[in-house]
Amino acid sequence: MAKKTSQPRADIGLIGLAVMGQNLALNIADHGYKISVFNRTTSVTNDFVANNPNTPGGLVGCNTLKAFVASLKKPRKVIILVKAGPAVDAVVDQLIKAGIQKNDIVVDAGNSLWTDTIRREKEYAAKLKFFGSGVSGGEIGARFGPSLMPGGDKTAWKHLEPIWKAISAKVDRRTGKPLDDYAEGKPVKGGVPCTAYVGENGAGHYVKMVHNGIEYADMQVICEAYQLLSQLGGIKPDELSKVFASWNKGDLASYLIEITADILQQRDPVNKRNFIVDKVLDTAGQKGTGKWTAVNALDMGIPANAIAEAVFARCISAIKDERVAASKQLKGPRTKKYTGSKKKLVEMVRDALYCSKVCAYAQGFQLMAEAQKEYGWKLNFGSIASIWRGGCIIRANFLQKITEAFKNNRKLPNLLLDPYFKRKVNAAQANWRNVVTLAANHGVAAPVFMTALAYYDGYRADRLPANLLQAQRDYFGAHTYERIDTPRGKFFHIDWPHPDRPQEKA
Ligand code: 2AM
Repeated sequence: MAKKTSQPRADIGLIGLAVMGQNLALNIADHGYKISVFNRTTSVTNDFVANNPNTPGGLVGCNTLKAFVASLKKPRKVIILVKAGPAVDAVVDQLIKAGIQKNDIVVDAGNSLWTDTIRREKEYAAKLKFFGSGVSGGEIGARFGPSLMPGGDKTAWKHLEPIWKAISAKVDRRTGKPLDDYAEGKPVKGGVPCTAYVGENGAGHYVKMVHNGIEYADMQVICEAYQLLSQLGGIKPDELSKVFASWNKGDLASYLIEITADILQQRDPVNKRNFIVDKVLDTAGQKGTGKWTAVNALDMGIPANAIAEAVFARCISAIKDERVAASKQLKGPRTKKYTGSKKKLVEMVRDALYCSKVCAYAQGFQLMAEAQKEYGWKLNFGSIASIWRGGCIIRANFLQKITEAFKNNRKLPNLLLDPYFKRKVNAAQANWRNVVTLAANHGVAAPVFMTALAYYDGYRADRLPANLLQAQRDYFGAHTYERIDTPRGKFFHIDWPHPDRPQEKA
């Protein structure tokens, strides 16, 4: 007869009680799940449990990993939320020593590199089920409803699914718009959860990485719009805040536009006469997921230039001292001020932002399409777009349109070719081109607007100058070329005649 335990066991456990871990644990407990928690530094665990005495599901603080493992219902489910990298392996090894078993599920919910997740799943397969889940939405998302991108063993997913669905953000079934996760301190019931099984092994972390790459571009295009409108249009932050607030009512409605409108109207706490945005130093930090996306794009040969350029935009911002020195030496064009209608400028910049954003998203989906070939995943792009509709940093009405685009055509080769986006970009492209011209003529850097336009024009070009490029390659390196009038795969080489080049004798 099975021995009765005095304490009901916990439904799930979480290791790593930094802010994300604490908030995710509270979110899980709010939904009625009993959750065991452990942190390397014991005092953090004890304080966390003491400070949160009345959660609906209940928190079980554990001071040893042995007690933690013993407190969990089988198959055990453990979420790890520690710093990505060696700490994840260290914690998994400690869990194995503490008694985790083959059928137990260990979920890495940190921002791990997807190839690490693939490696770990294989490495630990004999000892436990290693699972990777992307989590987006920052601290607030973790607490009140994140977007969750789970990837790994499908049988493991079945055990996680009810909890993932309960704690994720929710969107309206009809409109796809985020629902308020909480009302009167309690989670709201109903709505479509912003989580769905993404694919095998590293797929969840891969999709999370691409989400972050897109996020880099999305933030950068907003910054370029701000720069052009303030520098060329001379529009002050409070007025600009109203511009963004009005954009937030249309096609561009999104969390990032909304917070931008809010940021722009905020005063400097040190001196209320100033706007805080004017006092923030213009050097951007980064944690690396955007860079991973760009590196992966280069590795796979996918032209994700809008995403990569957004990473470089942060890099150039970071060399502030060099820029300040260069600004005193390098001349730009004479024309500095825009003299046309401000209203028209706002409209044109809005369109440039919109089109550049479509390109960045198109590139993100191109990356996922290529990666799934490489790793044998079967990604559902409509579903991925749908789980980004709420909870995460890039949440936006726009994602409902992307969801629909891939629902209408699961094999859509590029988002730009979807009838809705094709029509929208076509209608906005004249303004986009004008903005790029204005930026160039006035000497304002608008890197993602510009590179996205180059992507659009490159993608729609039936002939690019790679004919000349390939001829150059053949000229100096005998790399061969294909001809336009012979079948593909037939390669030619010429001993390019040149006066300085000794010709081979026949
Ligand atoms: P700590 O409070 O003991 O530092 C974010 O850094 C979280 O990950 C923290 O909860 C931290 O625990 C935990 N963490 C970082 N490295 C770890 C490791 N090697 N083993 C266990 N936990 C770790």
